[in-house]
Amino acid sequence: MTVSRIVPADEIRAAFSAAMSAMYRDEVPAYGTLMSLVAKVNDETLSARPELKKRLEETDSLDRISEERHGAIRLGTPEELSMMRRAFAVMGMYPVGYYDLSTAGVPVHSTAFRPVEDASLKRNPFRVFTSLLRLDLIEDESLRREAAEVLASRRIFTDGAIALIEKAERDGGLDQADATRFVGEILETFRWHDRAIVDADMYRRLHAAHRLVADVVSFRGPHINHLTPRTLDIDKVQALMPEFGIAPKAVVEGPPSRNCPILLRQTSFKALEEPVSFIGENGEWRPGSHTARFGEIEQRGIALTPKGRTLYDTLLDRTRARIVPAPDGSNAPEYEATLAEVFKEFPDDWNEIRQEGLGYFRYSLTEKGRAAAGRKTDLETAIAEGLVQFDPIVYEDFLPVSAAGIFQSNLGDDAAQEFVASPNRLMFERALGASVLDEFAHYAEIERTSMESCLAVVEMPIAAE
Ligand code: OOG
Ligand code: NI
Repeated sequence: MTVSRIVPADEIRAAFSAAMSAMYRDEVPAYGTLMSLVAKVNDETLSARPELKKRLEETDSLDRISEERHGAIRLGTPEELSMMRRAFAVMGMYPVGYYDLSTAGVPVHSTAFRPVEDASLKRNPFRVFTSLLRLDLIEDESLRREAAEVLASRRIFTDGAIALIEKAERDGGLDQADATRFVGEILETFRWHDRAIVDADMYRRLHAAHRLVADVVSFRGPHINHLTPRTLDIDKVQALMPEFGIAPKAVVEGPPSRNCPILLRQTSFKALEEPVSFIGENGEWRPGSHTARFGEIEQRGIALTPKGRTLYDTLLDRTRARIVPAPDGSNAPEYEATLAEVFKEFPDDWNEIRQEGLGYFRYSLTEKGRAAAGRKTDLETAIAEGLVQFDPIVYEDFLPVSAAGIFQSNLGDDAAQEFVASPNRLMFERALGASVLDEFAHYAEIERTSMESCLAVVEMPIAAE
């Protein structure tokens, strides 16, 4: 009987994200600078806003506030993706959502591996935005074939990692010693390699097809390309970056700054040009450079319903029909002003957002509600009478337009390219070896379950469309 010695998957994920953070700070010193800036701004924000501090103390673990929320990798083959799914499962991370980025000129499709349960998110929210390269979108057939050959020859997981994944699947988890070994082994997959597995000519051709193709195909493994801590004031960190010697991307992605934050706002510092070497003649290495790695920050708001999401998408489209943010930041103020103006149409009051069915909320009984148990009324009356309260459910996923903006600004802004939109979720899920969780269904379920906790005073409404 080994069951009692199994380490919870959440603990393995926490150890993994801490190890990844240390490795990345070591590999990319500018990321360490960003982390210090985020911690400083978070501290200042908390001192200036005691009510926020209190709320965070009550709902979150305040001491983990500046820890990483996510990272990202780009994989080359279906086999890599399906093994990655199995590796993340050991850490309690499951594929949620399907993102087609071809529409935005990036030849990948993606999912986010993340903890799903509330308690798991609280223990450690780390997730990994994981993209699979779509060689089928590359026109040059011979290059496509060569790239596929290079990818087929690499092994991104150590033998030790694979053995431990299989063991975890067999035994339903890992004991402490194996969990520690697993974190060490799996970290190898995310490590930076400054020696390419292609020669300079091949790199140039891959790069000409798309920078992202060069990034995925040219190296031994899917180096982590950024990590992302949470900030309590994204606009302030964006503004302070230059003072700290790091170059921010042109604009913050996502919705404008609001009283009631929705979805996700993100920004990053631009990817660094780093020295690498390519396979040369007679066993020599040829020096060159590659630009891929950066640091990002995020601030999250409420998860929107399909109706709310459609409104968000419409308003974002409308903004971008009027002004497209220039990569060099020259029209950033005009872009921000237009975004704020257009988004006035999105209600900025929690109760309005709720009543219009734009966002997901968690309902609970107030003390008064608990005392009134047995007295049945409808939900709106119960809220109006202070028997039931509601809190926004935080959006834990990603946004394709924002992701594309992050990709673009880190691939070099001249790299924008057109692809025929071709979402192919089935192809992705076949490669993954599993289906992805539908994020809307998931949030709706959290809301529905929370409603059940209010049945003592609320008549459950008939499920409405
Ligand atoms: C992933 C970009 C997407 C985000 O935060 O939207 C992403 C990548 O550059 O590989 O991480
Ligand atoms: Ni990101």
